[in-house]
Amino acid sequence: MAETELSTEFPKPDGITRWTEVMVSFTAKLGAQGRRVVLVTSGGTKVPLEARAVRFLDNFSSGRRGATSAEAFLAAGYGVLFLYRSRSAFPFAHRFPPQTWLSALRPSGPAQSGRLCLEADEKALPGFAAALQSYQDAAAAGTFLAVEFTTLTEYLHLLQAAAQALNPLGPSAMFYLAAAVSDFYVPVSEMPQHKIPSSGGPLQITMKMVPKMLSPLVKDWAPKAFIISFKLETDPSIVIDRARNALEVYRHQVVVANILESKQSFVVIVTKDSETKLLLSEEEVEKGIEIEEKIVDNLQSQHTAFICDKN
Ligand code: 9Z3
Repeated sequence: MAETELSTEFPKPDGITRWTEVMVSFTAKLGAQGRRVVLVTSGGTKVPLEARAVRFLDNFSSGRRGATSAEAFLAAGYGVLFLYRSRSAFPFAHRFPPQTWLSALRPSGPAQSGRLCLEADEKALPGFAAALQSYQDAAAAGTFLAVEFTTLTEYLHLLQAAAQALNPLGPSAMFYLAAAVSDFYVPVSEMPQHKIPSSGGPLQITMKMVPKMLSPLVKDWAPKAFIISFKLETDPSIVIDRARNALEVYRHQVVVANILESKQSFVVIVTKDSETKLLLSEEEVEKGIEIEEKIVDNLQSQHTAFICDKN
């Protein structure tokens, strides 16, 4: 889908030109350092049902997969462009919602010369200092950029802009498409202007299919990149076939197949000629190991082989 085509169905959101510039300079700087860069998409998209929207179609995605994966990619030395749903899980912060630190963090004295002093019992906030340090290290090194979306339209335009930014890196660019993107939307031309009245009785809406962006991404936007999509199902008996089907249709490198109930402990990494099951044991769960560490480890090795093959 060309840029003009995308804009006909999904009007360009405010600020897209500015964000494109920011993403281009982020990836160019890291590319010049010889660093690999991954685009991690994360969280669900929101689809308005009315022009002055009161109601929306949304989905379950918490953004946890994307946030935890972004941390693992940073630890592996990647530059991370994190395209995420506003207010969904954020790397290094998502394990510490306000209720964990509101009572644990205390002012340790009056602010002095504009400096705020806080203290906490180490045991009350395990991992907090390490998470702050990791985030601040990435910020100082310029290896992490977060860009947020809320609606499907914002997501689609930002994905295209991110692809333009990563394309010059060739095979060193990776796309890790973990966001749960809506399959359905109401076109602007068919949207009611105002709140749909409840006095009209039961609501019937016809929604159009969202075009699959994987197709232009693989063919036109970043044809040399290493591309991973995710396939989510609720029926375990069909997920591998669906993943294989996606690989045949879009001809990208990897599909990570997962089932809604077990998504945090089991995934299958599917490629043209392999299927690798990744499972977390109970001991690993107790130790605090997360499945994303295994997913990223596997994909990093595959990415290395992919780069070697292209050079
Ligand atoms: C996934 O399958 C992700 O693993 C999850 C992560 C969304 C399940 P959470 O954000 O969940 O940690 O709560 N993402 C892709 C889901 C998806 O919609 N895939 C499309 C499909 O299955 C293909 S692009 O058709």
